[in-house]
Amino acid sequence: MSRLVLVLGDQLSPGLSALREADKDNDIVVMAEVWDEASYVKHHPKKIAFIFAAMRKFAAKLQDDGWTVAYTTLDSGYNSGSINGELLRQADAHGATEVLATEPGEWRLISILEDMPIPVHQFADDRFIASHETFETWAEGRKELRMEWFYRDMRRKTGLLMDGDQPEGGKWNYDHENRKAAPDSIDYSGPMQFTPDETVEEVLDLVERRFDNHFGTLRPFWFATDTGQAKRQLTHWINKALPNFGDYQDAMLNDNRFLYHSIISFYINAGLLDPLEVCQQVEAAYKDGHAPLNAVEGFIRQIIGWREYMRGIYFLEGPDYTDRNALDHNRSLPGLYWGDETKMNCLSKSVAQTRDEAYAHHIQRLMVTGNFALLAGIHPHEVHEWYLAVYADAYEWVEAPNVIGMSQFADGGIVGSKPYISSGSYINKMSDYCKSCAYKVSAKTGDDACPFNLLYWHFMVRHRDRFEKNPRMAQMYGTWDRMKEDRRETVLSEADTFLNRMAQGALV
Ligand code: FAD
Ligand code: DLZ
Ligand code: SF4
Repeated sequence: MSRLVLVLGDQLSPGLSALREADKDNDIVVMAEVWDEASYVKHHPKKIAFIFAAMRKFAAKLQDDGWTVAYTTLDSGYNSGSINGELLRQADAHGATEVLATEPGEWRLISILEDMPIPVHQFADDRFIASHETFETWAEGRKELRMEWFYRDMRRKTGLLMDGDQPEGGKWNYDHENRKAAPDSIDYSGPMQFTPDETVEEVLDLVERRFDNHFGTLRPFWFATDTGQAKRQLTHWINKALPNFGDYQDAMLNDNRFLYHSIISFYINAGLLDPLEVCQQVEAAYKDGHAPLNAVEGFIRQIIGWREYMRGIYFLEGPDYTDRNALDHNRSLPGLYWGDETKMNCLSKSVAQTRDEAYAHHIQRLMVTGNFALLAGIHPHEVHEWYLAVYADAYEWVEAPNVIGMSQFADGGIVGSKPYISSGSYINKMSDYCKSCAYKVSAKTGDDACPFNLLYWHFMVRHRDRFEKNPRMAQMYGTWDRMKEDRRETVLSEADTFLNRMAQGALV
């Protein structure tokens, strides 16, 4: 009796646990492009095209390797529209009575598989360095779950950048060297861009026809869609950009969307690249003398530190995590997140880039779109759904802790010890956005005052009870208290006016 082996769109790894458990000669791999997954949030067309194209190529590779694959395309007349529907249909067609699966990266899909009328064995997704048990053991009994301590364990566990039991160079973290402001020019032309082949073109036509009402630009489409291409991008980036990655990690530029970032999160998260192998290749560049320690340590920390930690938090906190709203924020996400015109250049540029590329880098996500939503008091669930839809690397296990936790403080301080908020001055320091903005970053009040300046104080005042005892925020409350009374009133009333105009859909 054959069994079905489920491979999801972000499980495109030949060493996947479900495939390891299966029998190539008797079991049938099930892969399905389904409406439910593509539209439970309105994913960016580039993201859908990337996943479908990469799925089709992975299925072909499995077949070449001797697997029997039952693949359903979105347009197939038999398509039931859901993962569970496709499993049942294929079980019927092949007389299979059980399913082997690798645990999905989202509670929603885990419980769909648990509720199937036939047994589904969900094996651990061991493409990650820390298992659920490892993270739970690390978290147990700790008052605060700070990433830095977890990261050190991951360095010890992987041996990456270790000199015996000591960190390479004597320090665990070189982040203070990685905050340089934007340079005038960037001597890297960005990620490798791949011309769509026949498989990709077919998918692009399909996505164009079926998802024309989703936010985002489909063409030009340049993503890698198989492991070979993704590896070429990784090597290209290591050779040309890694040495500068650390220095300018937090910088933002009007005319450069990628700076020195690696643009590999789409590929790692879908399974085309293995995170540990990526880190080992980057470590080798340090050992060869090609890249400095601050760049290499900074990069490895993002992957074995932040990426693993975020996943740990998502599974530790449970299915209700995306409903958290510790700050009781209830405003609606304004239309500018979906491309409506705004005079705020930083937001306009970050959203336009998101629309065109399904990509924005970390500081754009955290300190522009995230910072603004937090200051403006947008409902975190709406913010979460926006991020999940618009970025090609977004799957709930990684997106939710970054948004609900790190960016919106909606988990009440599990991921961050203080909210990531700033006035316009931080954006001005790290970018050239303010130079071409209709607002003046130096203006604190008045018609041309940067909205971040007004909203910053609005946020601080409305959450005073919660944050004034936080030692890292006390100084700012002191600054506020030293301001003249009438100035404080002006700031708050102008912030209210701004928020009301935004809620009415006025151009802000
Ligand atoms: P680089 O800047 O070159 O970094 C290298 C790699 O480190 C990335 O490819 C990624 O795998 C990893 N990494 C870096 N930071 C993080 C982080 N905070 N969490 C997890 N991995 C990290 N990343 C996602 O993969 N998916 C998401 O849905 C996602 N949503 C985010 C939402 C917000 C509000 C914020 C602040 C960050 C989010 N991130 C997310 C993290 C980060 O922005 C992206 O991983 C990064 O921008 C991807 O681009 P890159 O490959 O060029 O990364
Ligand atoms: C994101 C996504 C999309 C857009 N489409 C599919 C699909 O049609 N078939 C599929 O198997 N997976 C898809 N995915 C990825 C899943 O949504 C993902 O596996 C879960 O969100 C868990 O991470
Ligand atoms: Fe953004 Fe304010 Fe700078 Fe304009 S002035 S780009 S709104 S930070």
